Amino acid sequence: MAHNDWRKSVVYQIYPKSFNDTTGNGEGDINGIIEKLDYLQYLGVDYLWLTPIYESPMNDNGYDISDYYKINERFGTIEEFETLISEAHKRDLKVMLDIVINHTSTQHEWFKQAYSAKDSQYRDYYFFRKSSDGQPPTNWESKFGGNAWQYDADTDEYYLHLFDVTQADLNWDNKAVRDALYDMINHWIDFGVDGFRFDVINLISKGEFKDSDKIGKEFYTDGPRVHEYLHEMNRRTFGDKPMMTVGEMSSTTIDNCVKYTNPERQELSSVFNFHHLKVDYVDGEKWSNAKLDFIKLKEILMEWQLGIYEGGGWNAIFWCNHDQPRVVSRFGDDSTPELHQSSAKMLAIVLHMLQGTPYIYQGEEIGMTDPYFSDISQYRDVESLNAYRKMKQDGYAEDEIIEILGQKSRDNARTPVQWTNEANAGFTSGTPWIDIPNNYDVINVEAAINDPNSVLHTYKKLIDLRHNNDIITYGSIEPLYMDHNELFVYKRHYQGATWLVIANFSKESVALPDDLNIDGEYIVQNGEIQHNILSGFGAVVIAQ
Ligand code: TEU
Repeated sequence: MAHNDWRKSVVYQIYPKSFNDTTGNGEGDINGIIEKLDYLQYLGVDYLWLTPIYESPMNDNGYDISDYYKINERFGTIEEFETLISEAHKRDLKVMLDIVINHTSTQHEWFKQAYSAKDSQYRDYYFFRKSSDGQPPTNWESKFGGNAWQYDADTDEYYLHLFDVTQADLNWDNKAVRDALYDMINHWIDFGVDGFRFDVINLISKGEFKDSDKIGKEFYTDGPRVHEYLHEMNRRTFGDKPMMTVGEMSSTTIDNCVKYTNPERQELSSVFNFHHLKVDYVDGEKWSNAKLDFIKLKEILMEWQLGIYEGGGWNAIFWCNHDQPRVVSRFGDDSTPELHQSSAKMLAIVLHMLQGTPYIYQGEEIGMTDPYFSDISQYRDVESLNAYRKMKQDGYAEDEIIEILGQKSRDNARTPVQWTNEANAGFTSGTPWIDIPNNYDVINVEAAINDPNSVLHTYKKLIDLRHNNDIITYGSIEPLYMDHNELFVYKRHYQGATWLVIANFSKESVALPDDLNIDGEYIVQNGEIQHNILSGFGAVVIAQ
């Protein structure tokens, strides 16, 4: 790292299955990551977060773990993972593992034992419940569709799964579960990793099992003992070590996130929340086709920026991850090469000047787009396939479903990284596990490195600016012109210095407000300002 404060770091997220394949089996692997470490060092990021690489039946691409201590053979061996860590460290890159401890795969030994016998010592590792009236114990819904309880006729009981039916929720109220999970985390700390991302960690403390009119969320989101458990985990594992942690928080609140991340409470370093990415949902419904509500996007981002800063907490900031569509297709415009470039850079500038730890999801740095799949057979994701079936049942027309999936599916993020303009974008010599967008002849890492005006070079510059300017890390934030329909404007303030950020979210040029002073040193400039008019998707950062 080019600095010694984790808060100045930029994290790069790797989805190994789609990163780089060295065996020709069509799926990425650990050696594929090792091969690209020089590139990641060149980009300038500090941490690499790997989504789960443990043994798993892969019903949810690794978020269904069957053995926390083993590396998935499809990705490689434990020795290769060791090499990855040491090669990363040689390049000043740190490695974060993804820890999925709200649930395990139903193939995990604990669950197998628990399921087979009511008197197993592992039965209470999970939530097995009876039901009297032939209905599931509660009406809660799984986040991937259907009821969240799965019936087992042999024991006449149901088990809880907030996600896929093969992802059974762990009972954190059982001390033996917590002890076993802390041992596992300590094992990976001893192994040499530098940090953790905790999957849906704000769902671990379940409250009462009662019927709900909100699919059950209110009973387990930021649940009754969650802060107690995170504090305990911190003390028992990473808390006294130089490790960076980030918790993925589903449907959470600012108050809770301040608690999760204020250092005095000793819980986590930082948190992801998703409220700013629900601004193209209709009434909270993901499987709908809707335009971006720009004012709402600004309001939510700024409310979180201010609330977390004032509470002494720490945000993770991001547009993209493996569950979200590609941001250039979503909030930018990928319809022509010019609009693609300018909007991808504008979005990068807006995000990377915010307060918090920025995350770059593989391929985002070259402006990878959604693939616009035209047929359901191209989809792989369990959530998308469930949603397809549900929409079919509900009578949606096939082309309408394809359009909605094209806008919302998690597979939008999961197409392979486009490295070159050669066959399969240089990702594999075999057949990729999921189709690659056609635009890889133009949008690829090799071309981006060679073009000084590429999206990649904007990302490189933004990372470098963060490392070298304390104002970006520590400065306060002042939102401006919040009701403007095209412009995203804010200032950062630190030790008497001010940086002004102006971004145009529209492809048309926009007149700047008359009372906005744009004098100063232009630190970043995308597009141009002429006679007080900012070009389409233009964005500037001005030191004043
Ligand atoms: O995701 C948690 C989560 O709730 C979402 O991001 C989810 O994928 C989305 O809301 C569905 O609409 C995490 C992981 O990031 C995801 O890949 C896993 O599938 C999920 O947990 C279960 O482990």
